Amino acid sequence: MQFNEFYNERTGLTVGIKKVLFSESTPYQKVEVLETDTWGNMMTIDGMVMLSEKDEFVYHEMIAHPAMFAHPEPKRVLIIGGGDGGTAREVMRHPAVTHVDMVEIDEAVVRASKQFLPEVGAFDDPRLHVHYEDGIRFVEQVTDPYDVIIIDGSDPVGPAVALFSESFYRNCRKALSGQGVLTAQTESPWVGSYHPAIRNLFSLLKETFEVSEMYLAFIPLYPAGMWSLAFTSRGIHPHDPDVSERVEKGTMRMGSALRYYNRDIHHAAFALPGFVRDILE
Ligand code: SPD
Repeated sequence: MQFNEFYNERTGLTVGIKKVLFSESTPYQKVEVLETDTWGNMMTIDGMVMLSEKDEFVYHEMIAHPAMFAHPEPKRVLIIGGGDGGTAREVMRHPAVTHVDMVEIDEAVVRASKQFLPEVGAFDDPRLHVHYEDGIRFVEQVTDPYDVIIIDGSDPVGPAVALFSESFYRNCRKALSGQGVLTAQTESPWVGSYHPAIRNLFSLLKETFEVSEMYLAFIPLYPAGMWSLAFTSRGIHPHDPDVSERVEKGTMRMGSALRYYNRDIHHAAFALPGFVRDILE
């Protein structure tokens, strides 16, 4: 049995499947967990890979740590999406964190992860508060601001389309504290059909935030293996000397818990190839 995710006509990713472990059509999407022959258990949503046990560390370290180290004292963190718990796990490696709100629209994602991806989420940590709500509505109603916001949504189809909208990011900016930092997943630069969404998103981030930068990570099970993310803030830049110092000390402290992110990756991830820069222009 094979799983295929086609990202351009008949071109895409193939993964050998041993068994379907979980398959549920929820009011929002189809959630599946498949036992693969190479990548451990793998979660898909509407036929698109969200994570596998073997490669999830890249995405979760890279969506969490650039923001978490950029902020001088990230106490309160909001994660929109991220129901598998991997982003929360990385966030909670930071000792300053006192409170994490994770807003996942679909409880089936959390249920399937707890059962079939048990090593991914840190659901027992008392700092983590899981809300089964629409993240768009949640950010509209924030009264106690967050130091870091992370948008760990799925691809811009179905319920995640609004996670690429201007009004959502305006509300996120309002929900950030004075030195707030936000990161978001922003799709593969190799998939032409996503270029309009990527260009549009970075143009609105530039208008909404004082700092907005794209950065990259290499994730084998995502379309074409190259993935883009956004770093935005109300003033802090990822290459600020204070940030570099925090990254240096913090990554040493975390040691082998980090398997992708390190001091050099933190800075190098912001170097963009010409064809990626062209998407943004
Ligand atoms: N095409 C893959 C996009 C995945 C974005 N979110 C993944 C969730 C992992 N926590």
